[in-house]
Amino acid sequence: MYERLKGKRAIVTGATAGIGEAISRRLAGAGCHLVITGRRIERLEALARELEEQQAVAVTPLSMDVTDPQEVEAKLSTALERFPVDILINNAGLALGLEPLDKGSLEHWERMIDTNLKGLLYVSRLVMGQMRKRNTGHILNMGSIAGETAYPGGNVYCATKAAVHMLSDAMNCDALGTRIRIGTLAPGAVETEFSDVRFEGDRDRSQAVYEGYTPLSAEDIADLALYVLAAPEHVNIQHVRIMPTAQRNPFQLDRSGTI
Ligand code: NDP
Ligand code: 8X3
Repeated sequence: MYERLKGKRAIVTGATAGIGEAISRRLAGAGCHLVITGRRIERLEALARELEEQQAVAVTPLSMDVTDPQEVEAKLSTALERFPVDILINNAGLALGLEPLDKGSLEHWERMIDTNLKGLLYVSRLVMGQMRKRNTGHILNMGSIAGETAYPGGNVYCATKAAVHMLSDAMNCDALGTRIRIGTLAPGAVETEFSDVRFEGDRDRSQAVYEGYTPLSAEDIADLALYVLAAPEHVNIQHVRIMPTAQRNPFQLDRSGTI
């Protein structure tokens, strides 16, 4: 079924690590040409070199901070002129901190809102505009179970992901009458750099998140993304929730070490 992806052109945000990197690898493996983006250019360049060596695809690294609307406009518009895009993976995102709202950091809030919500908007506006002109395209937005069920200290992160879910539904409304498809993936615990970022390098705290059970891997999410993207053109998989078998919701997590 992944034959359908061969030769397509995809842009992945947040491709320097974790889920975005894994999706980039899977897309390249399926024969997609890529523009991979993120802030850490050296990681993008290394990944682009590796994928071009291994697969017969073109991979362009593009350093881009999604929180900067001018930078997104300038860099993405130029890239889109040369690269009419079939697939957009809106994956760049982060959580910062786990404090109750009244102890929250304004700087954390702004970075989460600017990245997870506004960054996704800046990128989508340009890409969806081009997709509408070409009357084709598939956008996958990275949501989270945090956008469906609130948990203590999740406040602003949960709110940004709930907004991503609602925005995906709204984008689907806006795409009525076109061949553009929009889907959201809502994962539970995936072991990536996510918790290192959230706890700002406190390894004891970040490692504790994944102790006592088998979390999802970035590759598990990439496999799901490819399944969604490779569906026939009349099939629009709008929302998928995925968790480790040991996890049933943010509060029910079996850490007995048996699953
Ligand atoms: P990682 O920390 O491993 O990767 C995050 C990616 O986002 C990096 O490539 C990073 O690139 C990029 N990014 C962060 N800020 C910016 C920015 N301002 N501009 C451009 N890129 C940025 O985490 P994950 O792979 O786990 O997270 C990917 C997505 O999945 C996020 O949206 C996250 O909320 C979501 N998610 C994660 C879950 C998990 O448990 N891990 C569960 C549910 C959802 P760079 O730093 O180089 O800019
Ligand atoms: C990441 C999953 O539950 O840590 O979105 O918020 S969670």
